[in-house]
Amino acid sequence: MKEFKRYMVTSALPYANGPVHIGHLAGVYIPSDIYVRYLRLKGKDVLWVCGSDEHGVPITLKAKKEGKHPQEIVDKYHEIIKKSFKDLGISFDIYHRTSAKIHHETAAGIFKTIHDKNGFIEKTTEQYYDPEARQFLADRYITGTCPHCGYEKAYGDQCEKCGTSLSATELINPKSTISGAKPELKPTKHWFLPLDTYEPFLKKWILEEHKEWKPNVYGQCKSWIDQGLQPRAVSRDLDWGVPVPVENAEGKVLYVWFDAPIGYISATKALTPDWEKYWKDKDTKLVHFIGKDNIVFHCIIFPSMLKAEGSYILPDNVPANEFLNLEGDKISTSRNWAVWLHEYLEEFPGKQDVLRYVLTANAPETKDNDFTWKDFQARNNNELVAILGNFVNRAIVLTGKYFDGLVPERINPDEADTAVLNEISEIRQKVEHSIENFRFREAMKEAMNLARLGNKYLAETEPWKLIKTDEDKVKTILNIALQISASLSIVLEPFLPFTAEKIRKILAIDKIVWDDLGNHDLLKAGHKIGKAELLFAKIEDKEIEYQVNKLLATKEQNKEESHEPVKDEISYDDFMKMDIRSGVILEAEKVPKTKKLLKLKVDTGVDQRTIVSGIAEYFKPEEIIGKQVSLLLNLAPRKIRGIQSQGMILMAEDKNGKLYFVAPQENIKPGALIK
Ligand code: B3M
Ligand code: ZN
Repeated sequence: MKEFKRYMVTSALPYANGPVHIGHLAGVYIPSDIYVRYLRLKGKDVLWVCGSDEHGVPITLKAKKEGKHPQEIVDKYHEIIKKSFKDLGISFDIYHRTSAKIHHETAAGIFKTIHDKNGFIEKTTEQYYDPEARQFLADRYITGTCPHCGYEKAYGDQCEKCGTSLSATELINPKSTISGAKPELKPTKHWFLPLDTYEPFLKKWILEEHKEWKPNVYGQCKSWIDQGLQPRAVSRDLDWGVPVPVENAEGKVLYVWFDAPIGYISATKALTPDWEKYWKDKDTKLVHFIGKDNIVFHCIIFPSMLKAEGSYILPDNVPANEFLNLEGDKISTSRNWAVWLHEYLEEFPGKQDVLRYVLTANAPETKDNDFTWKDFQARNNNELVAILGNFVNRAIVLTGKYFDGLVPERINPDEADTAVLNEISEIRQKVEHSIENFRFREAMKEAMNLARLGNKYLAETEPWKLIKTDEDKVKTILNIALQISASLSIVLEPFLPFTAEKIRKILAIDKIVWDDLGNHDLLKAGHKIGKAELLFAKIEDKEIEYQVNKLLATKEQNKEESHEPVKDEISYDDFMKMDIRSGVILEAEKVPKTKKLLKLKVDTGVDQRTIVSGIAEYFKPEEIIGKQVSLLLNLAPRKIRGIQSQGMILMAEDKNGKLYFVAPQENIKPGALIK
């Protein structure tokens, strides 16, 4: 593996249109914090940048919705996001923002350099335009069915379900998300990055030189490259963003995914005058931490941009995580189905490390994973309290009780004692290897094995019994238990920085370096330690019930508020083709071996016919005889479970899926036309 002189680490820039939630943390920010904290402890030269992504349609949509200027939206959420990251111990070297002047200059500069090298195709193409909102539709302004996976809520620039990067004109059944209108195609000029010309470079750079990338990342890149890359527009018809810095570009801004990754560079510029060492020197290891929906932008588009510009290095790794779900459902900002970081910090004061621990233990590193409040409580109570907290507390309390808080010396340690001390180095190596390979769940599990080792050592040696008969042995045992505790304050620093600091304070340790891990005398005999304090408190059922109920209330509220999206427009003639009439149910019986089907005999006013209807879960046959219904008479007959069904009974379905008959308010003769 190549040795690098320095590290440049980036984390995806969160859109400043809402707070950060646990999905962001588990996917991107906690893993990158672990990685950078580890590198710093190792004494590496590392810079870590992030910041708010303040352009693009997600911001302007939110501004439209709230009747505010986009700048107001980003100013509000930039501060909320920045503070909540800080309060969770996410230790960026800088948390910058893309509405900053230095970013506009940097992004425009890179565009200009590529443009002046004729690196773009400038062309006028047909783009979707909303005749009601009187604006062009791109990105999240337009939605439709993904041509690759059939997902019906794909955006104009990307399908979030399969990750494919799209052009709005590829969408099937496109619809404006501003007015719902069916968009029209109108000519407009844009600048295109000819991704197709970078295919040979990408094939070599990714598929040959970076086979070590995570399978989920490598696999996505391979499928895009194999599908063949198309030129992609890098400008938009929007009034919010970085203006396109060339002649005749009025009303055009850079596409948000062109400017946002450049936000990493502008943030580094804002951080240090030495920024070029970190972005242009081949001895720098560049690592992008992102979620899986950002892979195409960080592995295909941004590297092609940098290749076109010509003076930048490329990422050495892009360890993208998959998605975290919440209580079995996809986290959703719009449905408020999320655990918001700023709310967590208010409701669980002092429990930052509990959240860091659980989100690392459940991180969706190789596949989507699920967060449940029950699991959150269990891991806190059964692992943090019962293993880590319990061990450190016993080591401290017993040292205080037997030796007045002075670290005792080891006296004639036996083989078992020495084996325990040697185990610390083995654990260190495993943690190092896992972190350096971006396997943080595994790394933290190994780090926690150090606490398990300590617990097991005390349980087997029982110093509280030995103290009566063999004080020298107890001195050895507690010395070793304290070396393990001091080692925990180092090895846990990347994962649980608040707890690591608490342990260091109790042990009166002022500075730690990673390479001290494995040193058998981190604490010298005679060193005075402080008083014990609980590292973790149990989380009670009622705290969890409150959180679960809060989510259930959100779900209920969503049911009331949400509605099925409006179907595509049809003409009056289309509607008149349907022959809808009133009818009466004469007979009803269950269709054998089915849960949902009833076989009905219906008087339609024109004839009596059999109709099979999926209403058995809500209606008993005997209770609907004589009931007036509306029915679609001229629906093509079809065989359902061997029964020829001629027509359809019209039913209304509520948010919970419950069915209701739809019929004229008063009883009328069967066969009345409904129109
Ligand atoms: N703002 C976040 C997202 O797609 C996007 C990342 C930009 S990183 C340069 O959710
Ligand atoms: Zn798709």
